[in-house]
Amino acid sequence: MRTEQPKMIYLKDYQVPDYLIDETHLTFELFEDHTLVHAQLVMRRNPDAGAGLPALVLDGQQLELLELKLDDRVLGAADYQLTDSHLTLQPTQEQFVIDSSVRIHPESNTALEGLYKSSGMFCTQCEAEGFRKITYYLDRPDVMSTFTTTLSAEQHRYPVLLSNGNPIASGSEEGGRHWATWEDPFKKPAYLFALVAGDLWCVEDRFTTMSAREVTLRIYVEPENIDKVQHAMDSLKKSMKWDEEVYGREYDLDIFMIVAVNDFNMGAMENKGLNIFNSSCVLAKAETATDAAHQRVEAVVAHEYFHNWSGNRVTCRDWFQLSLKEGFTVFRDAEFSADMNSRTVKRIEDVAYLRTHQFAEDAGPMAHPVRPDSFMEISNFYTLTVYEKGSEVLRMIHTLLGPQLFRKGSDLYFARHDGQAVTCDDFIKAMEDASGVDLTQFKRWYSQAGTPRLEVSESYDAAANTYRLQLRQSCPATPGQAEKLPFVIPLELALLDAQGRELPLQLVGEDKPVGTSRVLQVTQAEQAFTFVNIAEQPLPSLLRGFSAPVKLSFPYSRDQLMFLMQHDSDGFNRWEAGQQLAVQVLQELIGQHQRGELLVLDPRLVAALRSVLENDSLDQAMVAEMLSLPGEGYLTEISDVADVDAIHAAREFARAQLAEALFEPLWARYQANREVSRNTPYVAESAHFARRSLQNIALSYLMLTGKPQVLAAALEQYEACDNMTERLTALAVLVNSPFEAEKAEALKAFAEHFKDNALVMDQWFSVQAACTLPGGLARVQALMQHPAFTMKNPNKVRALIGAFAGQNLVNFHAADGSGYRFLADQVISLNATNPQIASRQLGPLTRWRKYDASRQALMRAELERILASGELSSDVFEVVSKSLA
Ligand code: B3K
Ligand code: ZN
Repeated sequence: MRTEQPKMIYLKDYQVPDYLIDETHLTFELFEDHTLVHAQLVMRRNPDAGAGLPALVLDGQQLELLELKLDDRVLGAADYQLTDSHLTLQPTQEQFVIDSSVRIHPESNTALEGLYKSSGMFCTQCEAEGFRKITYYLDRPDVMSTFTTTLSAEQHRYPVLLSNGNPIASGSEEGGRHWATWEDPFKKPAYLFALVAGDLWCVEDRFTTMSAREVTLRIYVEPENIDKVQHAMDSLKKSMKWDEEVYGREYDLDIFMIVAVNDFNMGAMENKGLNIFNSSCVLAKAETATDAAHQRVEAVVAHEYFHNWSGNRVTCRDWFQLSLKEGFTVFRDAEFSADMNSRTVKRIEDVAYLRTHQFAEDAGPMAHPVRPDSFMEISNFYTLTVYEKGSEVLRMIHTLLGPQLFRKGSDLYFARHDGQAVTCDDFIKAMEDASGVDLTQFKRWYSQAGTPRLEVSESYDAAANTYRLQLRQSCPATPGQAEKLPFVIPLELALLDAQGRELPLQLVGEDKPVGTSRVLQVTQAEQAFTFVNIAEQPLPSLLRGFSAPVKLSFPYSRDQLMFLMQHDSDGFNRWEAGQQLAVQVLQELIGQHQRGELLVLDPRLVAALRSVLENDSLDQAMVAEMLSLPGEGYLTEISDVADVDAIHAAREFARAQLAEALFEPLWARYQANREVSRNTPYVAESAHFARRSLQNIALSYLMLTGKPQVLAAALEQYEACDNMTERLTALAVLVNSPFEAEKAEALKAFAEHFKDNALVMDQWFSVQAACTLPGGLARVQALMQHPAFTMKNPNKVRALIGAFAGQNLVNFHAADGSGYRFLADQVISLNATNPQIASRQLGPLTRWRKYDASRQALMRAELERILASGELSSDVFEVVSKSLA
């Protein structure tokens, strides 16, 4: 907890460190009621920091200092100053050695930052500033050191002792204890330090690198989970191979380890050679994990592995540069997933997520640039903007340079900066130097917050055979940034003729056409492009593949959108046309609901989806994506004032109408796919994901009809399937149905069967938390009393409270404010135990400006109540105070 108002930290105040740490030697003595940490730091004055010997200020929090030595001389209390966040002392020479011993309490660490215990094992989480809770240190990413780590613990309870790098020695001690020493030869910042001690089993495998080095791969889990590790291991080997092939990056230590822990604030952490994972991102097998969970495991394993180069070998100079490693690594893992599965489907999922959640963040009180220029609490900046928009920025560079020059740029970046802590500007400079492309204006994507709008209009001159696109870009004001300068927007497009064929694209001034799909660079606030030799009025296919993270508008008619849905040769844009058509239709229904009129669904949406369903040549996953109506979250994001009830009513009405009108083809598709699923053992591969996704969305529509044969089908699927994807969907459709007896029976049977599997119980909680039937809050409150629920476990908080506030919009936004009051109570309680998780749960309340005056007042009142609730963590204080500003 803070003792004073947290201070704002600015990028412009960055200064190089006064001192450097060349070697770090750590010894941990792990006990049940405390841990002793001895640190020897071999230090020197930073030659880049100027003259003289300034005071040395080490970071340290919640540490009990037992002994401090400077070059073997024991220091007395008069030789240093100690506060609750720093230890200050005066070096007398350019080079010196500090020895410290501290006592810490991992056994009572509920914030899950620093060294803590999870299900009986010791583990660490140091990014961003957790290492200072382990020992006194220069806890900043531009201080890079080699580490040797010795851990000792009771052998019986903690047979496995791990840290970064390679194991170099181990042995037994008196009294049933043992020890191990690990050495990491690569210099690294303290945020990449890790330690694990526990009773773990591992699956071991090997990987031969491109230069024929043998690497041992190990995934450590609790013994009862050893049967759920193979998918992660396969994903790891695929990632290692992909990074060699696509980026030329080879692994560098003799061993690579992953450890699964049950209590973890995020998905996973890329500690050098010793990745620590939330068990939800490692464990996967057919019976307990859905297809989505399998794909998430594959993506997160890849993401953390890829950090070994984009993050570890080349790291961040300061935390403002976080997107240097995160945006780049998300882009890398997205391309990996696209190569392993369906590229178009991956793009659709990512864009839908970005537009619903990152666009909302960019339009809210926490909006910040991809490279923020200030923060109070860095933990609050592990955001969708830094990660997902950061990845879009990398994708645009890839688009502008093309794959070859981009690879030349990444090669130069890794070669030039290996072993360094650098900035986003250094990355851009490497891309520019390798490609010869000037990215000066492009860099505004790093410094300007907010989602740009791109308005496009057309004019066709039949006499001159010219087609002109007029473009206007603008970007709304965001906190601290009133005026924005134009961005560089790569606009990929094609022009389609009346048969849907792409026309050759020749701009005025060009002597011949250049392809039929190309990338235009929009660089000015207003700009026009004129195409020549266009013999008929074309239909433009704009922003193909979502080539820039902008809000595009073009006055498409519904008939034109239906045409694009059928004919656009860009798969992403076929889906996008369907989404835009659905948005137009749903917004019409929302208006009807608000005016108290009878709701009437535009039959063109029915016709469009019918032709998608009846098209056997379409990838089944694409059919499933096209059948999915835009979510309530997205409809909220694109509203000026979001009418929660009207949005819910309109979307549910449309779903029910579609289910009735398309019953035959949905039922046919469902039965055909269920038949295959029934006769095929589970395989975690994209053709199988595709079949199940269409089967499952069909079932969720069909269930809305309430027909007895559909209920029977849902029950059959629930009981007879061999995998969690089918079982959980069947459970979800029952939970959202009016069949109370069947619902209760299925929920009971599920909990009974899976009560000992925490990750499966998380899904059981989520399905119920997201159920939009009336009475949502009461159900969630009752579930909080369930023996499997605990506020101490972040996965449980996310599964129940996060799913309720984030997905169950109609219940969370109940007009009486009960949902808001509930969430505020949970944030206040979590603030005292786990500030990072508390702060994360605040997201839905920060969006208060989206709602009507009455809800705004209720939401603000809850934010005020949190602010007045006592001593707030810097995490919660920053989000609440900025939201109210
Ligand atoms: N780098 C970590 C995130 C750490 C967040 C700490 N609050 C996971 C990742 O992005 O790979
Ligand atoms: Zn990352």
